[in-house]
Amino acid sequence: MTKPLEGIKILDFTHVQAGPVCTQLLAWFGADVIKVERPETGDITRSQLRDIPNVDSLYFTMMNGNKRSITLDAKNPHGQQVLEELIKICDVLVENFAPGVLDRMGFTWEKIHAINSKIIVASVKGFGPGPFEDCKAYENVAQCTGGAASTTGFRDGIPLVTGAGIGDSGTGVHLALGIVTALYQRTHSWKGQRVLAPMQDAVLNLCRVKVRDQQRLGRGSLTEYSQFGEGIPFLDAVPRSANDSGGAQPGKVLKCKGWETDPNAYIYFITQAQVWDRICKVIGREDWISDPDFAKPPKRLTHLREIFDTIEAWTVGYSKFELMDILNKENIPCGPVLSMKDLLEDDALYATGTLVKVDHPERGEYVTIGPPVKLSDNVVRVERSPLLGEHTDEILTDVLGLDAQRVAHLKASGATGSKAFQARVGSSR
Ligand code: CAO
Repeated sequence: MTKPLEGIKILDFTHVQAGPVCTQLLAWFGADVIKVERPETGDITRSQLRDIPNVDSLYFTMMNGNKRSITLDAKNPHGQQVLEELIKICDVLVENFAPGVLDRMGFTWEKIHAINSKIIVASVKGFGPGPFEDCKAYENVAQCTGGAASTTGFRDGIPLVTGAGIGDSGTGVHLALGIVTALYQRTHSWKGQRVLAPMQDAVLNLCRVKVRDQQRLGRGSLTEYSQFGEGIPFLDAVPRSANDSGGAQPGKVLKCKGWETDPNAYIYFITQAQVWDRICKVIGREDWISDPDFAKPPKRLTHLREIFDTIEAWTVGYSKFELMDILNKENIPCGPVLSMKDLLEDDALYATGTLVKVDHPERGEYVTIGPPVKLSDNVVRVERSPLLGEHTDEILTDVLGLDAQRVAHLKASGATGSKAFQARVGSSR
């Protein structure tokens, strides 16, 4: 069976998280991803947060599966020549360097486009055109500047960043969509284009409901926020709403059996209007079904604290998994707070390929996250990340068709790394 992106060659000039997540997705969908890395160090994450000495970190291995790695010094004239040859034959160049880095390497859009008018150049930057466009950015910078931090946390606490990589991985996913869209457009425009995914914009896009609320705030209180029911006035910006639901169905994180010792013995409980009667019955408060203060959603808004306190007095008698069972039988939407340990022990996630065990020649077996999007005609085989420069020879000879003499000349020039580095790489394989 052919892969959806079979035949597409990606020149992967990405590092850290946002770019690598994007190209890994494309690799799972069948693109040939050639990761260009700086000799000696490679992608900086190879050596960051290592759990095993001298072995590629999980930070790296989990973002770079199904790719090939070539080491190239982009500042060496021979390395630049190889890059030009790769640009000639690739469909997409993806990069997430700091603003201006690619230009300083000598690869401006104009030059890349002149080499290959059909290539798509896709970039992650911290910001789009504007006052911050020259600034570097990391995950939490994006969360703070994209509206996530100011709306996350408790009302009386400081802004919080979330553990989910919405700035990095979130932007990478946005970029992947931009790339496949540009590839599709190229099938009738016959030319490449630039694709830009600024991290601030991606986070703001994910904070869409808060942008909604900012505009609603101009016309009155946000009645579904618990602070409304508690009589606390709103200021001029969307407040942090703790665990309030972002939609019109009030919800809250509630304690479950064992919460005193287990920090994750909690469940998210949604008082969905459609099943209010069932909620009242299951928690033993049938009287609320006809009580004028509780029967209709608008009336309930000023009683949310009492409602959730009462529900919690019931949930605390059961484990989060027992509650999942009881509540789903009644069609009541809820979600147990699953720890990373819970998730990594979940056989169902392995069965669907969302969690995958892969073998690595240096670290042994590790768990990685496979494609979270499943295509019925694309069976993905998740493969380990490449070692630094593992495919340098293969790419020079098989992909670029260079002869042995040219390869030897290139290596002697230091374009793929110093002699000592090449000897180290060679001896470790
Ligand atoms: N050969 C030679 N040089 C190379 C090279 C190669 N193969 N690959 C990278 N380099 C060089 C670059 O040319 C650059 O050198 P100069 O500054 O001298 O031009 C240098 O490596 C560093 O690049 P950088 O500025 O992108 O890296 P940094 O570690 O200083 O910053 C980051 C990292 C992420 C803050 C920055 O790249 C950035 O803001 N990127 C855009 C936003 C983004 O993607 N952030 C998400 C990161 S995930 O948390």
